[in-house]
Amino acid sequence: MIFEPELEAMPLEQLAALQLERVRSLVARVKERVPLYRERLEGVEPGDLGSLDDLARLPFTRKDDLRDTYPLGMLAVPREQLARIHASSGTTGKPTIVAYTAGDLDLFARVNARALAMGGAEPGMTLHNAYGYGLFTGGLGIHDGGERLGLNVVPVSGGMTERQLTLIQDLRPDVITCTPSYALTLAHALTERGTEPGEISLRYAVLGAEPWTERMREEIDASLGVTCTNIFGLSEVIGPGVSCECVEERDGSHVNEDHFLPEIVDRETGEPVAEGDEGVLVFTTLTKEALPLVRYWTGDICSLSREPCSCGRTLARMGPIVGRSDDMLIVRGVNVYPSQVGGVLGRVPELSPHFGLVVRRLGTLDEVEVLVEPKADVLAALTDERVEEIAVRAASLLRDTIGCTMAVTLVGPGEAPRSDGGKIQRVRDLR
Ligand code: DLL
Repeated sequence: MIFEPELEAMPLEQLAALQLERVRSLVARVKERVPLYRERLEGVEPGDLGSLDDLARLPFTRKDDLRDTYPLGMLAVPREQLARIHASSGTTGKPTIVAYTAGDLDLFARVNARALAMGGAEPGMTLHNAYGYGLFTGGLGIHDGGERLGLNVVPVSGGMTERQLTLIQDLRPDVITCTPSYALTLAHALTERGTEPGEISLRYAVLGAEPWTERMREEIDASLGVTCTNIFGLSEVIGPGVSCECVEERDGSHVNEDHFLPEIVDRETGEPVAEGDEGVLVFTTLTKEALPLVRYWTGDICSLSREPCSCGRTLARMGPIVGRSDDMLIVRGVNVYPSQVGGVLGRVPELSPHFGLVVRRLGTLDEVEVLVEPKADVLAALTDERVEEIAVRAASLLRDTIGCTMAVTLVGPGEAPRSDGGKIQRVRDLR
C-alpha cells in the first residue's frame, strides 16, 4: 500500500513545482534565522532561483559546519520550540547533535510510515523494532512511523539476542526492523535453536543504517523467511525514512523527495553528474523546521534513477550506497570501499556474507587482509587445497574488479565481524 498516495505518486511536474516553491521559502527562512547561512548565502535571493537547476549554484553544507557550531548553533527556531534531540553515531570526538520541533517529529513519523508501507507493512500488523532506542535515530524514528501507520510496535531495541528470539516466537510479529548485519545475527541464533524459518511469523524486514550486499539480502530472505527491503537515512537530514525500497521491485530506494531533495554530484568537483551516474549524495531539507540544511554533503556514494516504478510511486530511486567518502581506504594509491569488497565477495558462490577487513602498515605500504567465512554447508567439505583455491579465486576477483591486491583468508564461523545489535564494524585499522 502507499501511505500518502497523493504525495508519493504525484505527477512529476507538480512535484518539481512544489520542490521549487519549498526551496525558495527555505532559502528565505535560513537566511533570516541561521547566522551561518546569512553569511554564506549573502547576495542570493529566493527569487533568483528560477528552476531547481539553480540550486547547484548554492554552496554545500558539510558535517564540519555542524561540528563547528556544536551543539545547536545552526538552529532555525528558538530553543524553547524544540521537542526532541538525537545525535549521530560519530566514531571519534563529539557526536553531531540534531534537533526536532513538534512539526519535525510529525514529519519524521510520516516519512517512516511511508517507508514501512513501502517495505510491505500494513495497518494491523505487529512490528518487532530492533533498532537501538536512545540518541540513535533508528529506534524512535521507526517506532513513531510504525505507530503512525497503525502497527502494533514492540520496542525491543538492539542486543540481547536470545530475548529477541523469544519475543519473535511468542508475539508472532509480521515485520522486523534492524540493521542487516543484526538480522543475520538473529538468523544464525535462530538456526542454532533448531528453529526453521517457516516456523516463525515474520514476513517483511525493513533493514538499513549500514551498507549491505545482495548476498546478505538472499541469506536474510531465506533464513528468516522474509522479503527484505533497504531503508536509508541519516540523522542530519532526519534519521531513517529518507528513502526506502518498495517491496514490489526492491530495486532502488524511493526518496521522499517532497521533503528531502536529492542531488548527485561529482566527488571531486561538486558539479552535478549525468543522470544515472554515481557520485556523492547531497540533500536539501525542504520542510524541516529546527535544523534545515541546504545542500548537505552526505559523503555517501550512489546513483539516482527516474525510471518509472511498477509500484506507482513517482519518487526518484537511489541505488545502494556503494561507499562513503570517509570510510574509503587508500591502499597503495587505490580507493577501496569496504562495501565494494563485500559486493565482489558476493560473487564467489562458496562464501557467506560475513566478512571484515584488517588494515596494517608494513614499512611504508598499507596492506589489507580480507577475512571471510565460507558458507556453512561448504565448510563441512573443505580440504586445505580447496581453502587455498577459493581464497586465490576471491583475491583475483578483488584485484580484477577493484584494482588492488588484497590477501584473502578464509576464517571459521563467527571469526569475521558480527553485529551485536547495531551497526557492524567491518574494518579493523591497525595502522
Ligand atoms: O543510520 C539512520 C537510519 C536508521 C537509517 C535506521 C536507516 C535505518 P546515522 O547514524 O546518522 O543515521 O548514519 C547515517 O549511515 O550517511 C550512511 O552512510 C549509512 N546508512 C544509513 N542507511 C543506509 C543504508 C542512520 N540503507 C549513515 N545503506 C549514512 C547504506 C546506510 N548505508
